[in-house]
Amino acid sequence: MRITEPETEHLLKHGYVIVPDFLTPLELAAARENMFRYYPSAEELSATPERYGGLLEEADSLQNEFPFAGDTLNHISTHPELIAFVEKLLGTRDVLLSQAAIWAKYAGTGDFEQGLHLDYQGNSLVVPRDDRAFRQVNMILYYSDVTDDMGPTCVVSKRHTKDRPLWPPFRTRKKDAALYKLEKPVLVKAGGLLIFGMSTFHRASAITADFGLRLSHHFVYRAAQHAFQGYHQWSHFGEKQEMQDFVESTSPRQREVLGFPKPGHEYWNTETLAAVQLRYPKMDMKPYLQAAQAEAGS
Ligand SMILES: O=C(O)CCC(=O)C(=O)O
Repeated sequence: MRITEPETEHLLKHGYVIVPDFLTPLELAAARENMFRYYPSAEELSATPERYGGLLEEADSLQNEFPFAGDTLNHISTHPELIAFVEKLLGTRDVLLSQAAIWAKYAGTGDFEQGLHLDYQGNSLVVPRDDRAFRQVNMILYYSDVTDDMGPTCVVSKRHTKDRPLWPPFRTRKKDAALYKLEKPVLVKAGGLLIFGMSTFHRASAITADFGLRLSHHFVYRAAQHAFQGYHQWSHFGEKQEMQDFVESTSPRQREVLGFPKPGHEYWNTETLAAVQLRYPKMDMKPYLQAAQAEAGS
């Protein structure tokens, strides 16, 4: 596993962990290439800003959500190593990708500074509970080096906050200066991963560099079992070509974390097997057919 036992222990103790070099160099290069389908490089933007007027108007919120055009960002959103890690942490195989979004921040454009906060308000109808399958797993994967002047994410160890109430989820510097003194910047090379929880205070900080581009990929995973948590129902994006392409090309396990029925699921019968193949002509139905045949023979 790319996320080690000591790293998992750090996550459990502090509410966050930084995993350097989570991605292989090849994965990182492919992810950056895929990102550039969505965003110009810092050099392109500065050479021809007039081509990117709309982008500059919304510089604070240049986010795009899964499913993505191209293969790599979709594959990384459902990376087998991430799925295996979440399964182990939550103690269940039934895990879902809750949300995945990419984000570009250009130095010298928007205001990226956030206040310390918890992410749960838009991901749960209740408040976080960080044990077993109640836990949700937040992650930020960085596709560019995050130095002090490139807007590092700041995190506060849960050792300092465990006695604080979970509500309200936003804490201003004015009202809670002491909390800000406890934060640490996440300085990491491209390819590194930050994992944290819904009860971990964190924030984005300002980019103070004059020039540069910060590229990141943000995910949340959760257990399927608790419907009071969640962000997306992926079938909502079923009409998008990006979803069609991803479903056709990915593995059964990666489909499963979107809620797709697994091989052997009672949904599959002669009719659904044939009709789903019609909907997704390029999809390899063998695992579903074989599991259905094995079920019928048993
Ligand atoms: O971009 C970052 O470093 C953190 C963003 C964040 O915490 C948020 O948008 O909730």
